Amino acid sequence: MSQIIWAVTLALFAFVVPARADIIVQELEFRPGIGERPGVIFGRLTHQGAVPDQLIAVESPDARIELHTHELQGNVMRMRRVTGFSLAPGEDLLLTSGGHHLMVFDLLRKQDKMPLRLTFRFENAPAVTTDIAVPAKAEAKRHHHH
Ligand SMILES: [Cu+2]
Repeated sequence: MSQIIWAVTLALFAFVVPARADIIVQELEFRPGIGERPGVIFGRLTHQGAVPDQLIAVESPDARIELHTHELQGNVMRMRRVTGFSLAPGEDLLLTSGGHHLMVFDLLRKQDKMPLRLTFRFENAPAVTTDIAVPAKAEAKRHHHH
């Protein structure tokens, strides 16, 4: 009898695990910084899994990415680096101006024409890799240096 229960438990576990993989990264928008200033990335992460998760890092071969949030210090809104953003099942995490966002440092200028490759790493869900376009406006600004 206990073997049957164990088999059923394993079957349920096998069914539940793939459901944890459902984090969709969408609506990404990269705004490069002016001159040597860091750029910023906004977007939306939709968590369709059943268990709470956390975005713990965003990596790129082309830049150093930090997770930032805004918080009120006295009367002043300031940016602060954080180690993760919580992802609740069935909810969207918004990366937005004045809220949570990604900060882009040390962008490799050699690769102006290339999209920026990002890998989102989560506590539970598998990593998501996606490319984000470098806007044409950034190209235009850089042409002033010629
Ligand atoms: Cu920031």
